[in-house]
Amino acid sequence: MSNNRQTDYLKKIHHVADDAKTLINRAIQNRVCIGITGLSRSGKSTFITSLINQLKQHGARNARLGGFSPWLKKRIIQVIEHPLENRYLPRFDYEQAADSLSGSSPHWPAPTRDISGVLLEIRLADKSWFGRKTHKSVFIELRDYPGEWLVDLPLLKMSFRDWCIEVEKQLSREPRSRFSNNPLESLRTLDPFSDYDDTVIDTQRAAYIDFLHSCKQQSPPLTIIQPGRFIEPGTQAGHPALHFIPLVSCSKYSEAQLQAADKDSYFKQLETIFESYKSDIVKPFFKAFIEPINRQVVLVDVLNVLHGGEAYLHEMMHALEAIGESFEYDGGLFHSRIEKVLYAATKVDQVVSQDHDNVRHLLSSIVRKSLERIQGAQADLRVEAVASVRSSHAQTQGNEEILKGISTDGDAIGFVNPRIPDHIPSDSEFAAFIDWKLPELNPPKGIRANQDQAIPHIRMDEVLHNLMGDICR
Ligand SMILES: Nc1nc2c(ncn2[C@@H]2O[C@H](COP(=O)(O)OP(=O)(O)O)[C@@H](O)[C@H]2O)c(=O)[nH]1
Ligand SMILES: [Mg+2]
Repeated sequence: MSNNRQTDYLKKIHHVADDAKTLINRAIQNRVCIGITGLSRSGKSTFITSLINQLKQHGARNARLGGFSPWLKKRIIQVIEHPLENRYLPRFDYEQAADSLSGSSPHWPAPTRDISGVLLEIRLADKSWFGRKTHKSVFIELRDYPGEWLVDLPLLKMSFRDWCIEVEKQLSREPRSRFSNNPLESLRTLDPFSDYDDTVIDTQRAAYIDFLHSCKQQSPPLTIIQPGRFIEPGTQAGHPALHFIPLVSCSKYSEAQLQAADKDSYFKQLETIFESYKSDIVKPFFKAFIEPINRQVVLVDVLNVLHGGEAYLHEMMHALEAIGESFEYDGGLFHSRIEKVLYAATKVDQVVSQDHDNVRHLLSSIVRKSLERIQGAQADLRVEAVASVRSSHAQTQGNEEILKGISTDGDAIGFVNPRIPDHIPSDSEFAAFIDWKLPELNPPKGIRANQDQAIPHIRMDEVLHNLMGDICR
């Protein structure tokens, strides 16, 4: 956005009587762009809906935001939505999501696979000067985007040979090694030095994409799906930069040997396409949508990870490492400077309250281990365990706490859960979770999220405090 347009824009949303220049400076200072990411089904759309709702319904009788100081001090005057400045960023449809969570037959917001955003202004009562009450405005942009796209980021720092070696390792390991359509053997037949043949690549590529789809269709789905755009091309379907495959025999040769290959060889041709995938598809996405983000929420469905078992946990840690790396990326065209990262375990209402703290500690262990190899990170990291929409309530029976809720079939159910460990489980400890039937709940009936009520939650006030407590001061 040009400076003029930005000035106009900010003028519009401020009191004209005030000194526009000071206000603009202040607005830029009091502005954050918060990315909300997580793998698919981790709970992003529901989380954003609840976050917006908690802010908008700060005055509701059922609002519970004790962890957020501006609410406790009754400083929030108004929360207003403004149009997004980036016109390529679709608007997050809060009204629709709030409608779906409301009423007598509530349901979860419809799944979305794309990026979207929303820009909010929070007006806060400020100190009064000489008896005159003032207010300050804080601008919060929220951006919801699939964590799967971040998983492509490590490619930017890899040569084509590096990537081929990585894929070879992945395909040789559990669980991929046992998939019936694992393409490793077939990819091994390609000699990097032979003459490039387009029809061979077409066939191999189709088989590789088919395999990536099977990875995604696992339950729970595998998370390292590279290149990400092969199965979710978005608007880029058919782009020539998507026409490559890994040459798994590259590990037998050094970079120097491969660089000496003929320009018409598989290696040289595919290397060129791989480089254009990075420069034409991955980098522009990061530049336009990720670079402006300065605070980040990473949602992790920790309970589902436990349920998925050990191989799934390792896959998830690998994805978290890639996601963590992307937050402090400095590579030519684009730099990301995330100053705060909040990792949040979602859907914690699926376990009894005595386990909530363990869920948080378990996520801490997962994050610590995943980020072990990332050195010198500057961002401030935090871990929380939350429920965006609290969909269960507790009842005590004898000495036991039992959770009650509505199943996705609409039946009233009661359930307990195996004790959640506060650490990464050992092989034998995992057994209890694999057989565990995770209760898939409907949202609770009768919330008026779209009118005058706050959505019941667990620790979303701590989330607000972590993400914007400082700039709301
Ligand atoms: N019990 C419970 N389930 C949730 C909560 N948030 C999300 N879910 C479940 O997780 C599913 C995926 O959530 P969604 O927000 O669409 O995930 P996204 O794909 O990351 O945007 C929903 O359809 C719900 O079944 C929560 O706070 N509590
Ligand atoms: Mg979503």
